[in-house]
Amino acid sequence: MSQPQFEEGTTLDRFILESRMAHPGATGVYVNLIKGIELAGKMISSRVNKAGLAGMLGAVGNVNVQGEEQQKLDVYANNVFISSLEHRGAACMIVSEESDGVVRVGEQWHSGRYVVTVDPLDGSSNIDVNATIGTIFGIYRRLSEEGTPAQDSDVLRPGYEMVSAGYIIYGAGTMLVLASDGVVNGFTLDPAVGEFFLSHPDIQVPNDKVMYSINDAYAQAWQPGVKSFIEEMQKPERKASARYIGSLVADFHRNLLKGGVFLYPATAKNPEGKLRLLYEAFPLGYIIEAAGGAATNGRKRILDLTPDALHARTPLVIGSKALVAEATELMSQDPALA
Ligand code: AHM
Ligand code: MG
Repeated sequence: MSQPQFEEGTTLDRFILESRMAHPGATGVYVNLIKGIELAGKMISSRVNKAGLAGMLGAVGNVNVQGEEQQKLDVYANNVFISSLEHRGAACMIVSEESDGVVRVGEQWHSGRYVVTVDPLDGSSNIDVNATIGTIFGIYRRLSEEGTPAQDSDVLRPGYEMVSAGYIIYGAGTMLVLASDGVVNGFTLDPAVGEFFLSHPDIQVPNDKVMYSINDAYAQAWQPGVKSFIEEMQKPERKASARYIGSLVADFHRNLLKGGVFLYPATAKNPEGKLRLLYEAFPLGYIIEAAGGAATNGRKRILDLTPDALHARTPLVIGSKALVAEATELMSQDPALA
């Protein structure tokens, strides 16, 4: 879908307001929701930038529902994200990597129109080394009636039912990337002004570059299809490069702008892979498709899957369309592990 022309330098606020005005019957609830996410992004960005000075490095000593050690910034980001949304009446429910069950939003949780899924701080093993991390989010319009309690079924739905998705990346600069109405736009935070400005309109993932991203420390555990694909990538005539940060949002962002494919496959030890469907694979799958790319679990389109649990995991192959198709073709011949 095409979007109205926005010149570079348009603020995110103006962009959302004007693009929503094109929707007949828009009431401003979605705009309000995105403004909450934008606020959370600015607050987390500020804290990430001075983490070493603010005593925010290191672990808290807790383990989250995934069995992973929580970092101080994980907990901060989760609290900020929830508190930025809970007083707006726009979201009725949040599903977060850092919260066990669903988070029902404040006293007005009956009234919110949207369900939000979030990985508040993806790549947290990179926090202490000042490498790029990010917040990933997905947005569904609730199925249950507004004014009634939200149900788990409002979020245990195929990814293609999302209405928008995005991420905020905290790197050398902070960017918010938003996919809505079938278009992906990137906004860069000017910290002196305190606003996100449109810097990357209508992002399309390039198809001509061959970049692959996978943790090859697990090569011995890969299935034959994954091995064949990586061997193919390593042939000199493919002129490929390997890049792997270990922060999904950072690996994804680079491949989105430069072209390439990211893989986190299943192994016998982790037959469902490592990454989570609701707040990692679905939002990024939604974004990559809007940018002209593709995402699969090695067999099927990611957005066609339906999670059976809030924190369900999935193998993930995501990036430029041709590379994802090539990997999926080889991987789909592997015996199923799960
Ligand atoms: P997190 O959400 O707790 O940070 O975990 C997910 C991260 C991804 O960002 C990254 O792609 C992956 O874990 C790296 O895992 P590995 O170290 O096994 O390669
Ligand atoms: Mg994550």
